[in-house]
Amino acid sequence: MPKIDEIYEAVTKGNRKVVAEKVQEVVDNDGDIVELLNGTMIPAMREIGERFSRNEIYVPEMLIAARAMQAGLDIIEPLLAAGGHKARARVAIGTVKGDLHDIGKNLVAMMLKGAGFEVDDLGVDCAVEKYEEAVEKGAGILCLSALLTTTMPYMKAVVDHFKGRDDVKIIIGGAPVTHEYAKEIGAHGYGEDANQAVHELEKVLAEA
Ligand code: B1M
Repeated sequence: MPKIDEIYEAVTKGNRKVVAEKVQEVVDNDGDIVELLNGTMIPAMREIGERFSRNEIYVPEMLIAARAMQAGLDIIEPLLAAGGHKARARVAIGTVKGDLHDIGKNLVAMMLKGAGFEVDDLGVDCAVEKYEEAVEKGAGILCLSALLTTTMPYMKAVVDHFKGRDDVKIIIGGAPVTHEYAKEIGAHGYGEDANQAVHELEKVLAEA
C-alpha cells in the first residue's frame, strides 16, 4: 500500500501519473478511500489553494495540481458513489449570459471538486433558466463567474431571480467583480480567487 504522504506530495506536485497509480494501489488493497479523500487528497488541494492565494504558485501550477487531483478522483468517485458516500453539497457553476470566458470558472470548479463538493458545470453564456434548471436538479449553491464589465450586471439579474428562495445561495466572482459589488447586488458571497471561492462556499454553508 502506498504511503499517504506519497499521494499528498504527488497531488501538490501535480504528478498525475503517480496520483493515479498510488490511488489505484489503495483501492486494490481495500484501503479506506473516504479517509484517502478527506484526509489526504482534499488537504493537498487546500495546500495548493493557499499557496496560490499567497502568490507562491500561479495558474499553470494550480491547473496541473487540479488535474492530478482529478486523476485520483476519477478512480475513487464511482466507488464512493456506489458506497453511498455523500458529497459535502451540490454546487452549480457557470459563466453568466453573454460571457464566454471560462478559464477562471474551470479553475474554481476544479478547486470545488477538490474540496469534496459535487459540481455541476453549466459552462459559459448561462441564462437564468440554466441556473434554474440546476437548482431543480438539486444544486443549493450557485457560483457565477463574469470577466466582462458588460456581463457583470447579469449577475444581479440572477440574484434578483432567486430572491426570497432560502434554499438557494449565490456566490459570485471574476476579475471585474468586487466584494462591494457582491454586497450591492445581494449575493451571499464573493470569491476573489479559486481558493477564496472554496472558503466562501464553506462559510455560506456553515451559516445556512
Ligand atoms: Co477576453 N477580455 N474578451 N478573452 N480576456 C478580458 C477579460 C479583458 C480584461 C482583456 C482586456 O481588455 N485587457 C477584457 C474585458 C474588459 C472589460 O470588460 N472591462 C476582455 C474582452 C474585452 C474580451 C472581448 C470582448 C474581446 C473582443 O472580442 N473584442 C471578448 C468577449 C467574448 C465574450 O465573452 N463574449 C473576449 C474574448 C476572449 C477570448 C475568447 C479570446 C479568451 C477567453 C478564452 C476562455 O476563457 N476560454 C479571452 C481571454 C483569455 C482574456 C484574458 C486575457 C484572460 C482571462 C483569463 O482566463 N484569466 C482577460 C485579460 C486578463 O484577465 N488579464 C480578458 C485567467 C483566469 C484564471 O483568471 O478568469 O480572472 P480569471 O479567474 C480568476 C478569478 O477572477 C476568480 O478565480 C479565478 C482564479 O483565481 N474567479 C472566480 C473567476 N470566476 C469566479 C467565480 C467565482 C469565484 C471566483 O464564483 C464563486
